[in-house]
Amino acid sequence: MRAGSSVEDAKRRAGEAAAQLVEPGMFIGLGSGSTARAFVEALGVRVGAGLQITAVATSSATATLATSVGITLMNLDRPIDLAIDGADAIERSSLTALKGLGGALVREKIVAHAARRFVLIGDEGKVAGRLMERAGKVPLPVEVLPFGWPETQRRLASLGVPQPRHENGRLYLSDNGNYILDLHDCDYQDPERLGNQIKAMTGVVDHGLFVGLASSAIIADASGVTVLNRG
Ligand code: A5P
Repeated sequence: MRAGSSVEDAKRRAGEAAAQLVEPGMFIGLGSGSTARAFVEALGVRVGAGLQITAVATSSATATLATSVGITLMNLDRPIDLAIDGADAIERSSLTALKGLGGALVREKIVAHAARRFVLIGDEGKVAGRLMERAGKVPLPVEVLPFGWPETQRRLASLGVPQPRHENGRLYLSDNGNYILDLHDCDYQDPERLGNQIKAMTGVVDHGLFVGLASSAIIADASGVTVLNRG
């Protein structure tokens, strides 16, 4: 089996396992990215078989997919029973996560905060003993207001190397109409402190560090599915 396809298989297995957590009547938070897509597809199969739930989507891409598989979407106007989302890196014991390479980090974080239970899903390649191990490999996405963004970038440079994200030759625009600065080479030694420093900067909407939000993570590899609980 090719390495790429085994990662895709792992994402599918993690998504399917997460779909089994959903119970009738629940209000579900739907994450974004390829692993979350596997979850939404698996949940759609259950909905097709008669499971009645409602959901809120963290991106327009997920909303389109959810609707296409028969999931009823609602506004986020009450607590979420269960939110499921992928991540770009997950610290094994704390379940601190780096998210946002897909550009949906702000809605993902709002949904994670609104959830009574927030569960990460991913393949084993996403898991690190310490988030620090991913420094230099995974940037920290920071969503910023377009107004005066070069000035926000200048201030963020005290914490790393902030590079504006581009798509099709233009500055990447989030679903919220904002830009994303990918902060490279930042120090993940103390993720909570780093997150607080970034969040305190005027012009910053939010960042992709998810600290203390996930209660568990469903991690899949070639041999099966493992559940990690926050230590
Ligand atoms: C989306 O904004 C991200 O936070 C995703 O959750 C993250 O990039 C994981 O995506 P994959 O499941 O595609 O790796």
